[in-house]
Amino acid sequence: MSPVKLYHFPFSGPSRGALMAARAIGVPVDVEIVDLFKKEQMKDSFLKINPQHCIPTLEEDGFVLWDSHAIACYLADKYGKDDQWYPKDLKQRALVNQRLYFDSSSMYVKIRAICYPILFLGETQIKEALKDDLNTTLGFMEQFLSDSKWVAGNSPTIADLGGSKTAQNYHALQKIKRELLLMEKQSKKISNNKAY
Ligand SMILES: N[C@@H](CCC(=O)N[C@@H](CS)C(=O)NCC(=O)O)C(=O)O
Repeated sequence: MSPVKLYHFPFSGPSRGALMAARAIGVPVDVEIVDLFKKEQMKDSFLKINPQHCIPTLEEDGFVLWDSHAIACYLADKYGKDDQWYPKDLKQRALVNQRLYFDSSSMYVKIRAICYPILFLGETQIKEALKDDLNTTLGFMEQFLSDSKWVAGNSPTIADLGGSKTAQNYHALQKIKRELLLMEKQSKKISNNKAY
């Protein structure tokens, strides 16, 4: 299998999520770093590939795809040895999709609202309202995890790899809400899974 190219920046949760999905599914990846701190995503060469200038971006034989969730779905559909990571059963798949959209439209948005001003705008404090907003969303996540072992059922799927909500961010989130015991348990499960 020839490798796919992933434009990646390790500080980015979505980008790490796409890379984890590729590794879990077993797709060889050529990683090309796009350094957001140096604004490399705004170079003409990258804008030609992705005018929306975001990472992760996947390139495979001239086919270009961005958004970590879309990338994970594509890789799982195309390269998954079975349907464990992205179930074919309609209801199971719908639940995975719902969790992916939750990650994209809610979790990522709340985390970005906190991280972006600190990383790029010189902010040094986290506003209480932003913490409260994130805690509300984390509460939904706790509810999902109290009903099932993994984010979308009783076995791991690409919904567990979403860059905004996995073990990767647990230690940062812990500083915001220490009593997230379910998140802690989940982060251990994810770290112990052989795919990582
Ligand atoms: N929903 C997208 C978010 C992608 C995104 O916003 N990436 C950020 C880094 S976390 C980025 O590339 N920012 C640089 C820019 O937009 O110029 C995904 O899941 O891939």
